[in-house]
Amino acid sequence: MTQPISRKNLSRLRTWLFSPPERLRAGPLRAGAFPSPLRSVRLTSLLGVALGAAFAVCMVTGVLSHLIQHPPGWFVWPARPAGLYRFTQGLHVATGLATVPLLGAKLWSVYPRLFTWPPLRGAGHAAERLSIAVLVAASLFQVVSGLLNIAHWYAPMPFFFTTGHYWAAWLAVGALLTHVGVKLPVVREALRHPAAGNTDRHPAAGDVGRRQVLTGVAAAAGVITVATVGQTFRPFAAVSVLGPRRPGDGPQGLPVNRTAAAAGVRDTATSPGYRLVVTGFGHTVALSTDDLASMPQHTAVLPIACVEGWSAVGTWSGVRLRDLAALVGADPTRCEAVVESLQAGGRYRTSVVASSHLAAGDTLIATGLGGEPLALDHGYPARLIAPNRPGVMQTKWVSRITLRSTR
Ligand SMILES: Nc1nc2c(c(=O)[nH]1)N[C@H]1C(S)=C(S)[C@@H](COP(=O)(O)O)O[C@H]1N2
Ligand SMILES: [Mo]
Repeated sequence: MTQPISRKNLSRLRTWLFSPPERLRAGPLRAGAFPSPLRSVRLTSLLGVALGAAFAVCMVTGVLSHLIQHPPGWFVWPARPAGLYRFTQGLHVATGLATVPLLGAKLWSVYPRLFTWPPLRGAGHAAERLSIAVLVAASLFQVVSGLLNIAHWYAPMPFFFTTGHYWAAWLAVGALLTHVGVKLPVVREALRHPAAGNTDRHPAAGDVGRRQVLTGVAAAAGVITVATVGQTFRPFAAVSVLGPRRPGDGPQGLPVNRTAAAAGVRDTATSPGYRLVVTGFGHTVALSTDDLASMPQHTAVLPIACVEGWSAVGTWSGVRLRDLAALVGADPTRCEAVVESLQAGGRYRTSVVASSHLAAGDTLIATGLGGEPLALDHGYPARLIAPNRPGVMQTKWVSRITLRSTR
């Protein structure tokens, strides 16, 4: 039989939790254990506002990227402007990278609070501390997993990056909204009265130091941005020393994310037996590379915009996807296309082209790049290239296209 906790024991527990014995107050728990005059409520507030703004941009662009890749029924992503995804995803990665120094400085400015005394003042205080623990953990997880992903370093992530990064973002948002709700009055007060938040006895000296901290953090964020944004913003390509990819590097002037060898398609892609199968609505046609070459040819100048933040523009040539759809009698405005690769497995072996993109005249099954036949690593003999679309959905080594009705 379980004994209900007696009233007396409950009150003992409360006393112990909310006013723990003074002798535990040692080391970092001592009063005045963190004497730095640089920390202040105002500094933390300013860093918090900057971090909040970066997080908001990162979240919105991230959710957008997720919706485009996993579209729910109500979501329609247009084919125009052709470079919009390139911009939003570039912004997602750039703001994510800029949060590294901001988050570091913010955590530095508040970490003495880990050791506040008493650790818990009541149930409300406990809930607030828990929400901060979630916020810190989720924020660090987002920044670190994002960095690992753009570095292609998956060993420390025993989960699928995209799923983990997506769900942890919602944890961070929930905790962040709670945090902002609790702290808004404090932040307002600190920003309205510059001197009010000072914790030191020498406000002038502290102010100078704090300004230097802020300048340093802003400079670090600036350097990181300038040193990486060249991966998507061409004028900065020359100084993109920290960007993992550079537009211009790679066969035909374009980076390669997965090579033909890595995808295991070297033999099938170069085999004379290659056929592009177009099927749907009771019809199937199988096209050789010569058949593709004898169809009307079109050219489109479009970027590959990888979710990892790099992008590069190519001049693609080949046949319109909608012309291929017409071979089986499909009406592009009422259909979508499932595009499959020669690649046998892997997450990116197939993608769906919605009607909005299928109907666009610059959605191509490309066979050429920059006036040459497509390089094997860029998807020879044929790859999908469409406007305003994440790189992961620009399927290479296409072998099968299935048209199906959307209504
Ligand atoms: N079949 C197949 N197509 C694919 C991929 C893949 O792994 N397999 N990777 C995609 C990703 S993530 C990107 S960013 C682009 C890159 O195209 P590129 O290598 O020609 O630059 O190809 C896409 N197409
Ligand atoms: Mo990608």
